[in-house]
Amino acid sequence: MLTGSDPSRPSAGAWCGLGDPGATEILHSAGFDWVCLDAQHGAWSDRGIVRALRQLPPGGPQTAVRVAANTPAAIGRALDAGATAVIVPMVQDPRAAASAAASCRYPPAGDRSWGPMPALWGRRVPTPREANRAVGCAVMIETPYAVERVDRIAAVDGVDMVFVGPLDLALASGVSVEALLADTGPTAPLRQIVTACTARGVRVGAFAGSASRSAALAAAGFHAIAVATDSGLLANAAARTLEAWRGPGEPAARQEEPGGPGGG
Ligand code: 3PY
Ligand code: MG
Repeated sequence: MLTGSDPSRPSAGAWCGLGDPGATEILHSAGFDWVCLDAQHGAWSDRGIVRALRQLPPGGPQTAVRVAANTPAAIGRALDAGATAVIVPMVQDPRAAASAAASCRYPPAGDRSWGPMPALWGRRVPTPREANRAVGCAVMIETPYAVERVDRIAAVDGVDMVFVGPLDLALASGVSVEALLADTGPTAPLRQIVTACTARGVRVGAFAGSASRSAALAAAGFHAIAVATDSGLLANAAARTLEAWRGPGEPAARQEEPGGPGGG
């Protein structure tokens, strides 16, 4: 899941938190390998997700939804609306990972309930077997507790990807995001995660939100990286355009990277 056209480099995703179907459509056609609608921290309503997924042309980049919580309802609604993959936050142990995987698949593979929506806008609905084969389930590792269990989480049947949330992982570890990304030692959390997943043949992805963080994650061996956010792209483009118009020297607000929590 969340693959790219060039297997020699990580796939590049756009992380959409504005809750705006138009902005998502622009990024969907901009050349990213996949887009993710962030329904945990982004400004998406259920209706907004349906609108966004409905208006995206089929056959383009893969569309994932980061659901608000690891519940059958949240996961089922995202898939019913037409997402091809879900990213499930704060998965702490193998049991939670198994629950997420089961919520993604119809019986007998899982316990997803039938009610897909694309037929409402004239699209063909896959059979349960086709849907089970096509869906991608990524579970997020965002705490040291989950890192300790990553080997068993990656071994869960139906987990297609382990996806790291560096902002939460840094917060829960008591370090800065930059320190987390710069740690390349033998016991570094990111190394442990990549090693465990690679040994199991499970793909590993992460949120970055900027080119420099993406480079650190690529060097650590991640396969899929959310390299930019819709709000960050807009803010940066606005700052660059104003700088070009007014000339250098006039400070422009620049949102280079999604901030981790401040100190204190
Ligand atoms: C994290 O880095 O914790 C995330 O969930 C990215 O949004
Ligand atoms: Mg997080």
